[in-house]
Amino acid sequence: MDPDTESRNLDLIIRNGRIVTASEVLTLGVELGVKNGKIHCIGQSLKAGPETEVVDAQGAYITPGGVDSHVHIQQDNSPTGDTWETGSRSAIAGGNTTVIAFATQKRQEESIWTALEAYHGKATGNSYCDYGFHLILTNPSETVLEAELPRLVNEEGISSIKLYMTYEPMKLGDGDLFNIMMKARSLGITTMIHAENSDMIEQITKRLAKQGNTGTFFHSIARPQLAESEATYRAISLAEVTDAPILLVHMSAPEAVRHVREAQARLLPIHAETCPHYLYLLSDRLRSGPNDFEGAKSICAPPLRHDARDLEAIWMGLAAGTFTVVSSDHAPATFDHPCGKMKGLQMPEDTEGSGGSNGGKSQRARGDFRNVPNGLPGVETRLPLLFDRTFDPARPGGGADDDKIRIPLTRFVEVTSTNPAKLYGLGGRKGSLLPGHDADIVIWHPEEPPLVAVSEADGPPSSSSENEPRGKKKITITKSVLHHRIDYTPFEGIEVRNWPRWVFLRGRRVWDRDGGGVVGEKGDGVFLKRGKSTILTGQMRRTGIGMMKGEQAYWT
Ligand code: DUC
Ligand code: ZN
Repeated sequence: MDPDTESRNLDLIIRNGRIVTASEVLTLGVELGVKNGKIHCIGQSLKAGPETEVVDAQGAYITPGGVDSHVHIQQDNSPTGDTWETGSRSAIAGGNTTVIAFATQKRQEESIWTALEAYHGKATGNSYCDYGFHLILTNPSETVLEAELPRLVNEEGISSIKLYMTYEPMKLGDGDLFNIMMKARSLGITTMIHAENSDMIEQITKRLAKQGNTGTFFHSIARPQLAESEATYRAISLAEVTDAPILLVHMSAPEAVRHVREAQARLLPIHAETCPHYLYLLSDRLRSGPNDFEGAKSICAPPLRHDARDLEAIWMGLAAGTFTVVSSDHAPATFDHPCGKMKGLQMPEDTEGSGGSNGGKSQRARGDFRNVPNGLPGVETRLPLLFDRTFDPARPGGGADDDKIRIPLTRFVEVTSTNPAKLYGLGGRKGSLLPGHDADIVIWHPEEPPLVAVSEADGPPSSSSENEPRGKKKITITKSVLHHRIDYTPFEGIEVRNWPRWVFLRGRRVWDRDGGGVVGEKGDGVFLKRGKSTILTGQMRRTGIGMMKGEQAYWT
C-alpha cells in the first residue's frame, strides 16, 4: 500500500503539538497517526481520510498517558477509599491511562489465588483506564514460593510483588525477605519494598502514648527518617547479598535516598520511587487545631518530613536520576467518616451539661494518630503537580531559570510514564509515543502566551464552557475539581500551570476537560497481563561487597 493510502486509513491524527518522549521534545509539526488503538506512525503532513478524526493540539505539549504504578484501589483494608469506578475515573481525569494497583494476600491465606480472584472481581468491568496488579505477599509459604509464584508471573501476567517491613498484619522479617528475593530473582519478578523499621516505630509510638502525645502531628514523630533509612539500607543489603533487583517505594527521607544513590553508584540493581506529597508537603500539615482534626488529612507513611530542605533533597534526587519512577501512592480514606480518617478521633463521653461521670465538665474530642488510616489521595494530581516544575529542554532558556523549575519535560515523561511501563513489564506497549505502542495520549493546554494567574473574575477553572485553550491561566487544585470519591485533597489551594486537556486511551478520547470532563466509560479499561521488567539500574550477577567471586554458589 502506498504511504498516502495508508495515511488515509488512519483513525486519528494529532497535529500541531509538541510531542515529548523520555529523550526528546520533538519540533512543532511532527504528527501522531493512530490506527486500531495503536500509534501507527509519527510523521509530517499526515493525510487524513474521510473517516479520520483530526485533532489540533494548538501548539500544546503531547505526552504519553501516565502510568501510575502505585495506587491502592478498593483494598479490603480501606473501606472508605476509592472504588475501582471512582479511583480509575480520577486517574483518567488526571492524565493516567494505566494504573497498577494491589491485590493483598491475607496472612491467614495459604494461597495467593484467593486474593487474586477477589481483586480481579472488584476491578473487572469497573475501570475507566487499563490496569494491572502487584501482589502483596504476606504469607510466603513453601507452596506459594515454589508452586504459585512461577504461575503468577508466567501465566497470570503479574510480574511484581510488594513486601512490607512494617505494619503488623503484613510485615515480613529479614529471613522471609531474603528467601522471597532469592525466588523473585530467579523468576524475574520485580520486588517492591516498603522500608521502615517496624520495631523502632513501635517503641517510639508506645512512649509517645505514655506521655499523652497521640495528636495527629505525633504521627510524624513516631516514624523518624532514621526508621526509613535503616530499613532502606537493610533492604539494599539483602538485595545485594541475594543479587536481586528491588524498588524502594515512596521514599521520603534524604538519608535513605543517599543509601540508594550509593548503591546505584556501585551498580547494584536498586530502584527508587517517590511521590508528589514528598516533593510538596511538610509535616506542619499534620497539626490539628484545638477544635479540628485537620492534621489527619495528611497522615501517610512514611510521614511528611519536617524541613523544606527535605523536599529539596527529594527534588534533587529526581533531577539527578536517582529515582526511577514517581507514583502517587494514591491511598485515600474519606476524612469525615467513622471508618475513615475520623477513626482516629475519639469523641468525648460527656459534653457540658450531659451529666455524665465527669460531673458535667466539658471534654474535648481526643485525637489519636494510631487509629488514623495511613494514606493520601493523589492519582489525579500527580501529573499536573510534577508538570508544574518542568522546563522544555528544546527551547532556548526553556524556562529553567524560574526558581521553582526542577526537571526537564523529558524526565517528567520518563518517571511518570516510560520508566514505570518498562519497570513493570509493559515496555513496548505503554508509556511511550512510539509506533506499535497503545495510543495512550495526553494533550495539555497550550502554554503560550506566557502564564498569568487566574483573576477572581475568571471564575473557577473548570467552569469555562467555551472551547478556548486555557494554558495561560493557572489552575488551583481544590477538591471540587477532582473526580475521586474522597472529601478532600491534601493539595488544596496549590496552583499548577497546566492540566491534561484531552486524554486518549488506545485511540479513544476519554477525558475532555472543556467538553464534558470524563467522556470515557466505566469498563473501558482492561486488565494488562504484564511481562518481565525491561529496565535495570546497575547490573545483575555482581559480587557483593566483601564477597568472593562466585561465593553465592555455595548456598544458592
Ligand atoms: N502508606 C502505606 O504504607 N500504604 C498506603 C498509604 C501510606 O501512606
Ligand atoms: Zn502504597
